[in-house]
Amino acid sequence: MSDLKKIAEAVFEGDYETVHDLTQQAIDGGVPAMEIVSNGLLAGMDIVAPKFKSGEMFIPEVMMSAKALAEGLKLVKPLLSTDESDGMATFLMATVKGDLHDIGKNLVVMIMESGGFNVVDLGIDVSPEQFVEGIKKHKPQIVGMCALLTTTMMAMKETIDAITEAGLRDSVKILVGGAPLYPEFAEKIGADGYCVDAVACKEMAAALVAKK
Ligand code: B12
Repeated sequence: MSDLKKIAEAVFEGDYETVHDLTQQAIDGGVPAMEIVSNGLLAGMDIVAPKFKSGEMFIPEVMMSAKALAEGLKLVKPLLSTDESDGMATFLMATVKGDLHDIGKNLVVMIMESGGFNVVDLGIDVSPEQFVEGIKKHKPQIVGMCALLTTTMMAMKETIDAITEAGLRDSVKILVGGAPLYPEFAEKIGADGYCVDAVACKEMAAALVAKK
């Protein structure tokens, strides 16, 4: 088994100590950080997702996988970061109200930071009012919203409506993402874009900022 496959397997098993050791070994061995993220750490979550859906894995086990993933991400994060954030656009990001999923959000945050954006992370279960307050306080150029549940997708629309009602809609570009989303939904709720993953988010955000 390749070293990256071993990392994926250890994430799936929730074995955070092994994830830590193997990730460090891969870094020391010169494997590029993005490769460790995509083909090791996230590949592990790709094993978890269908097993959770089919009932072969339960919440405590998924939480252990999430913890193992976080352990690895902690090690690669400094390698992805740049020190170009001075003068860069601000990206405000959160998972919407009612939704506690944060793995994808954290990944987007990490990749955006690595792209030189100034990132403000408001966390999970963030209400429309908290988004509005966050925009007033941090004055971001881009706002990112994450939802993983079909039941919380509509909280994105409520949030965009609240931003519009507060008179702030023209001051920000809004990107949305998360596994159940699709481009037409983003358009329907009045977002400026949908991205399938964190790297696409960084590219679209950079393009939107350049256009402004
Ligand atoms: C891990 C997980 C959990 C963990 C979360 C741990 C954590 N700290 O986040 C736990 C166990 C707590 C959990 C709980 C629940 N979960 Co859950 N969970 C998952 C699982 C297996 C993986 C999600 C994940 O982290 N994926 C990996 C990340 C990297 O991918 P991602 O989030 O999609 O993010 C990427 C892109 O979407 C994009 N992106 C994400 N956000 C954004 C934002 C922007 C702006 C942009 C541009 C891009 C972008 O970039 C990211 C990186 O590339 C999914 C299965 C799945 N297929 O998604 C189910 C899933 C999302 N969960 C589900 C359910 C039902 C639940 C629970 C209701 C279960 C329960 N009975 O309690 C609760 C809900 C709790 C709540 N209120 O939020 C369902 C949702 C079904 C639906 N149709 O709504 C899924 C799909 C599983 C299934 N049944 O198939 N869950």
